[in-house]
Amino acid sequence: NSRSIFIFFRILIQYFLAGVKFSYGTSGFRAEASLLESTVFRVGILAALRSIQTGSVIGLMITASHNEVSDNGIKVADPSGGMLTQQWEPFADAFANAPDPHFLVQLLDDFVKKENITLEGAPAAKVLLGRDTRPSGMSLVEAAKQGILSIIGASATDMGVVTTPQLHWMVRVKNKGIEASEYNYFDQLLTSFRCLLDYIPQGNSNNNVNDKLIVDGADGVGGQKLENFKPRLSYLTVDVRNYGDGVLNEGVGADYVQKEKVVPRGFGPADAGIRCASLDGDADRLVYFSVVSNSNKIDLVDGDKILSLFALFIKEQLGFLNGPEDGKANKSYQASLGVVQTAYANGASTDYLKQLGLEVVLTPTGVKYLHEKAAEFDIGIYFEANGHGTILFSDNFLSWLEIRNNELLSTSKGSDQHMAALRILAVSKLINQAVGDALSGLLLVEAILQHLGWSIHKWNELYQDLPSRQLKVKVVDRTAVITENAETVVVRPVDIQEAIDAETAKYPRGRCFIRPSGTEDVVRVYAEALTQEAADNLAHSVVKLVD
Ligand code: NG1
Ligand code: ZN
Repeated sequence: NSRSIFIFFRILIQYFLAGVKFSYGTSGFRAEASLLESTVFRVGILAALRSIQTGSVIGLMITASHNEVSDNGIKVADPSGGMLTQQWEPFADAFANAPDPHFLVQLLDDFVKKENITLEGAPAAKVLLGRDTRPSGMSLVEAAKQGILSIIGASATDMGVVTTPQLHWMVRVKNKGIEASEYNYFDQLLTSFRCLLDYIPQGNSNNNVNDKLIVDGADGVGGQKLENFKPRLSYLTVDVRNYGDGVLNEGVGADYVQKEKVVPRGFGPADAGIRCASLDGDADRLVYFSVVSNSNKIDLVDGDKILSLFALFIKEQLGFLNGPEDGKANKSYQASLGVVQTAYANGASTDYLKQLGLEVVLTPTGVKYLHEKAAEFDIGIYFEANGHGTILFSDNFLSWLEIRNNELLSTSKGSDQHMAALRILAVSKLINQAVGDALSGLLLVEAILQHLGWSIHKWNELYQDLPSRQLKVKVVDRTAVITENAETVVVRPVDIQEAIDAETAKYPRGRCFIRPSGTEDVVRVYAEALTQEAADNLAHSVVKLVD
């Protein structure tokens, strides 16, 4: 048809495939930036089609997150602000890898028919574009625009340099018909953060909290945004470091800090004891740490501990909200509260959460799986150990809570119940409902620490992490490894699980699993045990089984 021909010519003239095999995976398409132009162009077409099919705004984010600065990537945000529906991933893969324009147009025609996407008379596609600070971002945004605009009538709105969660938030909010600028984003963060501080019970906000926070911005977009936003954060003294002068992600950022467990560039012994946080390159991951005296080592407070802090706070507030069990007819809505982790969650965190009486569910690695699971609860809290996570609230629960809050306002204004309702509502506005967001997560951590009157050390003592070791093994074909039960059991190659079990049984509190990476050509090995030496030995012996 005529549109296909239009697309055909553009691709023929401007773009050819770089000869790399792309897989959409858990983080969109990622590669060395110079190889991505054609892919990004194609994803532009895909986003426009998704927009037509859903009649909603779709987002495209150009970022390679914590990867090195020479890499880049592209991810699609669905109308809810979440990741692209998994149903479209096979098409995304095939489309990105189509060897020639003819095949590409054929794929497109077949897919449009299969998905019943009517191009004639459909509302025009609308796509929001964003990019991180990578120098390659600008030309890739242009290539994406070309792809979008090759669908007649489509519009592409460039939001410029934004964090990944900002772009996802904008897509979500725009689709609710609300204004969605960066100013609105920060306004919402600020208002709900201030509410949480205002609702701190008298006497709780004590001096245990060192009110200074130092943030490592990974020399990326998150650091820049925070540095600009900082003057409005009157309740908090923030010292932002690495907000753009150095090389993105080089010796800095949440990924580096979490994996290497050493101070990032720009931090040193003088910072010992102070509360520090680290963002990743596109600000969708957050970890905290404190510098160990006289060393470059750190005490890491990872995603599991952020999750635990959030869970503790929410559970406490739900307790207040439900009120004392006095036998009277309870007006409370029995909100389901669930916690979602992956096999990488430290075993001590899972034990702690279960001790709190919480339902803990494991999913495979990858935000899309955790997010989907968390959405099944009225309040679903998910985090990967690496610091990506958020809290999701169901629409049902939020509507009930709004009504309940109004009732309490007239019957028992200022009561524990009323304050709990206000706090939970504020959390639901502060924490990003679309995707994990380091900036909003950071403000929630800060508000909760102040609420509890806790230092980072007190927080870190919630439980003691079990020593762990992560290794990777380069393999010819990682797809040969097939796992089940949220990646905790290998079903193929056969017999390997039995061998892993035999090794693990040698170590008290031993736990070990292997899985194929979704983003690299490796098989990852994770081991946990009572001592670091034991965890290391277990991991190395299992590496030998895989090799
Ligand atoms: P893979 O390569 O599938 O292990 C990594 C991270 C994930 C997630 C994705 C997406 C680990 C062990 N894995 O996935 O948690 O963040 O990248 O970026 O950290
Ligand atoms: Zn990221």
